[in-house]
Amino acid sequence: MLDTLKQPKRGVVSPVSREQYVDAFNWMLLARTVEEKLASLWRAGKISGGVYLGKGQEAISAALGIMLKSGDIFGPLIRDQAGRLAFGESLIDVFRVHFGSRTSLSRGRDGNVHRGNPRGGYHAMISHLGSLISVVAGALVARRFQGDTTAIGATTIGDGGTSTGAFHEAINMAAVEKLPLVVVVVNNQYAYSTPNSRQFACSDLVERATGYGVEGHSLDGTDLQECLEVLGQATQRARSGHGPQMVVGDCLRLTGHGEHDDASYMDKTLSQTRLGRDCLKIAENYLQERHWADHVLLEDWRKNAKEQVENAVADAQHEPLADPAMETWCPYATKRIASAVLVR
Ligand SMILES: Cc1ncc(C[n+]2csc(CCOP(=O)(O)OP(=O)(O)O)c2C)c(N)n1
Ligand SMILES: [Mg+2]
Repeated sequence: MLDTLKQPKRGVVSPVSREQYVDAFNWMLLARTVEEKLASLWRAGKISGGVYLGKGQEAISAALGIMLKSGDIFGPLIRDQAGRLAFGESLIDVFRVHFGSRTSLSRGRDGNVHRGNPRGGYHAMISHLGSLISVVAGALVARRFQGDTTAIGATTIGDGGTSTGAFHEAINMAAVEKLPLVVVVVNNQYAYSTPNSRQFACSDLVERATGYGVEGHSLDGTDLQECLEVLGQATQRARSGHGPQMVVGDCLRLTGHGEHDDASYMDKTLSQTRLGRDCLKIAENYLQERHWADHVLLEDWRKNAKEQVENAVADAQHEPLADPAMETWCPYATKRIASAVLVR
């Protein structure tokens, strides 16, 4: 029984094309390049607050981002830089928000992870621990009231986040309402310093899907091909009226919880297992094996990503900082109340 539960529901799986794989790979590469830059800026004291990275989770995040279409709703978490970019977040906005620029998405008024543009279907994270699911579900209910029958919503959650009341309430309600919602559970084996063995007692988080009455899928988060196949199918099923989809992706957090954390508590043997593989390296090998890219083209893509990131940093660094006394931005405010609000 469990074995069947763990299998992704494979109806019609569209084969992954070179175009789609290369597209997703380039978002992964850009996200990794962005995050390496953010880490170095943080170490240099150029960013205040925390910096949280998605190293090792880019394949899941990019695959989810490219499956979403214009008009869909996305609620990314702290490790979703790849998905954010694929969904349409511009590079300059990434750096503006980290520098606290006046023109940043949150006008310098909130931490860099709480950024978004809810009017554009791009939701600002409230907490990492489950509360964003009901926000995305609520946005889908609003769309339903407006007669929108095409949009789907997607959000992610960590293994730790699935043990919260917020997660339970939101996914239960989404199932009752049969919302077109894709919840991607990224099991990176740790919730800050707490390992899976101290978080939950079921053998696989996908078992929970049945309890909620939603469809469950599993994927290897280190394998971009599988991420594209499974997330392609889950988003398709949500789009075609099959209700919420819960996708559990396994991987390993290849970094600390945040840049302030050296992750010394992590079990070192995990990095020697399949879970510990770097999805970016695996994807590079796959591209070469299939003759979809050679090392010259890969180098070209890397150079291009670096250039884009350096240009965005240089531009964002020249912008004026937000004035906390003047800015009144709130992500979910319906009415702007201050005279000093910048309209971009
Ligand atoms: C109520 C509350 N408790 C604790 C925290 C601190 N915190 C933020 S993320 C996190 C762990 C989340 O783990 P998981 O859901 O597995 O996501 P991951 O960080 O692995 O992506 C903790 C403890 C918080 N933000 N809010
Ligand atoms: Mg985790």
